[in-house]
Amino acid sequence: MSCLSEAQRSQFDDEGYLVLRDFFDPGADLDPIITEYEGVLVRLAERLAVAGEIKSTHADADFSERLIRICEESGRIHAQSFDFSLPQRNIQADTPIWTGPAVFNLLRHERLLDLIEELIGPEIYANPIQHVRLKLPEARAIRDAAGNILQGVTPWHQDSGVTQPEADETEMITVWFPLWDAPVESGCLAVIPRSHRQGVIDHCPFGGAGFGIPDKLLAKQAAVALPMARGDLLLMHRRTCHSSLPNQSNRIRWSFDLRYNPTHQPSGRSAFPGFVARSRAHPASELHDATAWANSWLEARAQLAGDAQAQTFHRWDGTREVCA
Ligand SMILES: O=C(O)CCC(=O)C(=O)O
Ligand SMILES: [Fe+2]
Repeated sequence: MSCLSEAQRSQFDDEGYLVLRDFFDPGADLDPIITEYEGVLVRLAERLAVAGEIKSTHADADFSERLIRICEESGRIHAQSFDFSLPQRNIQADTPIWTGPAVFNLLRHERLLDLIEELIGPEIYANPIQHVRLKLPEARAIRDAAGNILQGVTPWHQDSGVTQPEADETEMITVWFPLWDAPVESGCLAVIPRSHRQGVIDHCPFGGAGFGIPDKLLAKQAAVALPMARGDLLLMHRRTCHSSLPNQSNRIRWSFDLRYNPTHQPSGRSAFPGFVARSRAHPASELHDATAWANSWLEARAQLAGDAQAQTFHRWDGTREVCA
């Protein structure tokens, strides 16, 4: 059975993105992730309390409020303790990473792989550029010394802009979904329809938040915001320009973004481990073992730790003329 109607398929091809409403069964597909992350948060709180960074573990608060309070009290965000990828700089032997079984199960979600198969064929690699984002409300944001909000809005970019140029032709699909409702005020994503028809656009350093496309290269007037409900899923082409709006709600904006590409094409971040999620040609090459997946990240971390030379993930250095 096909996952996409003809109209949906043409929307993805023509516009560079597609929202599928109620794709996931929230109770069966998303709740196990939430439960797993509740454990991550409890352990983080306990560690910080033992280290004296926080006085209370804030056990009386719900997940969102508890994380916000822990960040406020410790004065830092703890994004890396939840993420299932390594950071793009300064990887150390003890850099935190969360690669739990509920996350792995979602990466291997059967119907999600069916959907990806319709778009890129049956040899599917789970690309290691994958993140959980837990964004604090701007009103309670944590800032760096220069006053930049940490893990605030995501600047306008193409996902090709976060891969190495070797992956420019890789047919990488981005999958984005919220763990709970992401209305406009919570800082949902925005996209520029049809922007994927251009090539890779220059990205420049952006206010302490990585890299973004300068305004003069963007048709921002054409942008559309994509409020999404729990269970909805967004597909994007690798060259679709997208960003996120500020979180003006009073709750964490919580999302996953995953990527898949045909197995024999470059992932664009070869120092990180992906895995074969589906193979009709060589089913034995599929990874079904959550522990092996977690171990592959621990091995990559050990290999990369302290090796600044190996940690070259950025293709932009800010020296492009448009960045001036
Ligand atoms: O969630 C966000 O704010 C940004 C997500 C993003 O850039 C992506 O999914 O590629
Ligand atoms: Fe992105």
